[in-house]
Amino acid sequence: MSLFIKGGTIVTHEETYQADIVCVNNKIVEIGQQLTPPENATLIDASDKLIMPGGIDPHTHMQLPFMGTVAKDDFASGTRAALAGGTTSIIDFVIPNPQQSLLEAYQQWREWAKKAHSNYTFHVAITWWDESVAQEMETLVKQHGVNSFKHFMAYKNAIMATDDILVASFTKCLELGALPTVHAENGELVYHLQNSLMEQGITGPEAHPLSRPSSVEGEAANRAISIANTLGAPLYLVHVSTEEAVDAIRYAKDHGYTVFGEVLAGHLTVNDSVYQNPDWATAAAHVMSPPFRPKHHQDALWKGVQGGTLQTTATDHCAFCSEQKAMGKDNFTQIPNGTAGVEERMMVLWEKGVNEGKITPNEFVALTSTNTAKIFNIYPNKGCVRVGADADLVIWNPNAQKTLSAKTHQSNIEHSIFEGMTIHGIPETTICNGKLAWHQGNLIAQSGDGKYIDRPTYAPFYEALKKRQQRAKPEAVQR
Ligand code: DUC
Ligand code: ZN
Ligand code: ZN
Ligand code: ZN
Repeated sequence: MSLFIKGGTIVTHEETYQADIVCVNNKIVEIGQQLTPPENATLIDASDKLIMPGGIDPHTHMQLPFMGTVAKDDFASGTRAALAGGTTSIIDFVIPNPQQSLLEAYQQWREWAKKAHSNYTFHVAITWWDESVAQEMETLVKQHGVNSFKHFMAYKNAIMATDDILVASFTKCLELGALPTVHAENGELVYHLQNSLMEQGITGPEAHPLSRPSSVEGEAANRAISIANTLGAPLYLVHVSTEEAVDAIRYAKDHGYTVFGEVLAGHLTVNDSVYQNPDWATAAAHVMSPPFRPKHHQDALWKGVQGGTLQTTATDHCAFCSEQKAMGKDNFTQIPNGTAGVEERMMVLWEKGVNEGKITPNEFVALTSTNTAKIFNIYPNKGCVRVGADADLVIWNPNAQKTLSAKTHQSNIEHSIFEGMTIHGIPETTICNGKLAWHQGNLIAQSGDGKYIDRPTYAPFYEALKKRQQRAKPEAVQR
């Protein structure tokens, strides 16, 4: 199986140049000028097009059982949407129920993901704690290629990780060389505000952002960062949506700590006015956590992206249809939280980032693929275009345009938070594992073609962290 991509302009996170590419099986084997195609190679003419590393979405929830229902996009439809949007790998979340074995949950998600069209891998959530959890974390790291663990600081009485759990789990992550990640919202405050709003009779989707003001995220971000800093552990904050959280990350980085920030395409481009829509279903379609924010937070997020405080872009793709959203008709706290976007992420970043001059095409590649590959330690197999790398590529047509709509998207739900946005420059061909996976509007990959991605621990990074800590110790004692 070989592919010959002729005459395109390769865009990586650091350079832009014209070259042909030869892929054999699932690898890039040659990059250069005027190459000769291998015999029987499939020829792709990429003249006037850009060739970039396939997108990596570090935050999706396919077929997640959540809030009394199950997300509508499963690993088949969700990864079909990913490929349509130029994304060739997703990092989804295994979320064990409290008291459930992590390994049992992990095996369940691996089973569900067998129907994926694109590549996939998993963060595992720590939703409860005892010594068996620590042991299972070790097994996941050493035997199953998991190198990141997620902590929900919200969702009290369900999956919330309290401070004792954060301390125990971050400590274990540090020992294992795994990266702890957090959903930073103060779950106690959310719970209190939800009850108080319901008591006041404010029961519609307009109450959702009121129950999760920016300070709720700011407090949790600062707390998680302080806990990680004190323990000497690195930290990755998922879906940063507020100026407070951006400031907290920037401050920690300025003080020498290893803290990463992720931002969603939705939070960068959709504001909180959506919750004022008089149509209940449209407002409810936008209920996700953290909620969409007033515009000045969006400005802070873009500055965070431009200044390097936020390194990755994701979607939190967790699709609930109108019927599911209606479960919260009389009580906004029962509206399943989640919005879709795995198909639109790269297009939205291209239109609102590159086309509006906020980021360069090379920064676009870093933000949609390379940085995630580096942080979660799958670089340079993923996240770059170079000989020896996996042949996961997107061929972008900067001269084509399309208007995003739920009527034409691949997701199984009937609404889109990006409805009506026109994109100038779109993914035309997606190559996954060296094969044409999506081409000019047609799905070519088969369900099951997606591969599980093993993610080793990042040993050199942790060695450096540990050395830094040891060197810091005598100084602390002297004082
Ligand atoms: N937020 C959502 O909106 N959905 C899934 C989980 C989450 O944290
Ligand atoms: Zn979250
Ligand atoms: Zn500020
Ligand atoms: Zn999420």
